[in-house]
Amino acid sequence: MNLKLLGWMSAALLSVATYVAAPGAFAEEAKQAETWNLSPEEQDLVNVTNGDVLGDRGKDGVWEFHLYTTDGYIEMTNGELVWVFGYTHAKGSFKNVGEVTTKEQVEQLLEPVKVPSDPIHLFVGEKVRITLHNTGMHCAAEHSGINHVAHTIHFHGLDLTPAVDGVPSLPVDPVLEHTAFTYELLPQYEGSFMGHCHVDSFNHILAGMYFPIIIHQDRSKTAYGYKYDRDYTLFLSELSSTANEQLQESGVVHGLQDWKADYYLINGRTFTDNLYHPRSVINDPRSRIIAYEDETVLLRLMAIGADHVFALHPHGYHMEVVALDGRKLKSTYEKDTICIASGERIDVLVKIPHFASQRKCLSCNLGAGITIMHDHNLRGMVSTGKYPMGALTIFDVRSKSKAAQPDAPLKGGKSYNPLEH
Ligand SMILES: [Cu+2]
Repeated sequence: MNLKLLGWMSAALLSVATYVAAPGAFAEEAKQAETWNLSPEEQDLVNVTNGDVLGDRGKDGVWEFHLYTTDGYIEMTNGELVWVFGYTHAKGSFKNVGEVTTKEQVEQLLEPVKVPSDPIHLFVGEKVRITLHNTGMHCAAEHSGINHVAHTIHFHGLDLTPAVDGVPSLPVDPVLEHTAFTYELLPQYEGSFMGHCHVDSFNHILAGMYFPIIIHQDRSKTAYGYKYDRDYTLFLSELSSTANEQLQESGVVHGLQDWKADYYLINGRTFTDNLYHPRSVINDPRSRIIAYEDETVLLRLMAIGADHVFALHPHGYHMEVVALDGRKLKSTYEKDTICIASGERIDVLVKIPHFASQRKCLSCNLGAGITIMHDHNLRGMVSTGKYPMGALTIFDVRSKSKAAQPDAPLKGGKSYNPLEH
């Protein structure tokens, strides 16, 4: 089976799982159920990209991606539809579907716009061609100044020549409406990076033009030399529905110095107190951190925004920081609260213990389960004036076998009394 088709089917499966299942029956199972007939190389790649769709291999062996800019709406957990613009790609793949110029073509040929847009996976030493197609705006007001704007991709954190840096006219012109430009890259370092537009950066980035770039050293589940069992990319960002609406209506944000986020996002979603809400962070397979006891989880943390610094705090775990901004640290360190500002990437390992033997609750006999990870700069837990609505996800840690082991006797045979502790 064609790998791209498989990727698309997997994406479809994941979204079905997200929408119809209560928390607990999640995409992890859907992913595991995909025992398709893959070549060993395809299987390796799917494992490494965590099910994300790959680019195509051109005839000369070069990886090829076609990104399209467009606009549209994303639904928030309070039901608001927020107009955004950003990058997207062909339905189910990063294939070239030609120049896309009309709203009908956008709907027919492209995935709806997402914020952030889908990750791009690259490999060290393997050439890449990334073509950016500017389809124009299709949902903005007729006379809005946002219509017909140009875009670029800035490859944030990659060491590249100025020609593919994505800053307009330094020296390459930005990509005008209904035109395309191809960036050619040769990744030299593995790590976590991001792409974003660099035209009118404040407005274009904050309107939604960003996505993760993940560069792998090889086809194994290792990062910076560390092995991991599962990995999640958590892209933290800010969004102002008011500013976006002004861009949509007129093309100008009034009082830009007073720009204020009304949504704080993990992978484009907020948490909300309705635990079953299909648009909540915790019901997104990309963002709900599912792991089993004794596993090592790699979290690729990324952030972008106007001025909010996220202070990400997992309950119950320390995080081992292994790399900053796509560079391996000479020695790691542990944190239980990580501050991450716009543009930064922080890669951490979380070692999940064996709860039954190491951390079981002595009074209730419970072990593995759900803990939260949230923005401890609590501004980031308030969206549209409501709390708790913001940057929060969960660790959903499960036992591989039902490890209902009998209580190990405490030292000295004395039973646990919480009042004595
Ligand atoms: Cu742009």
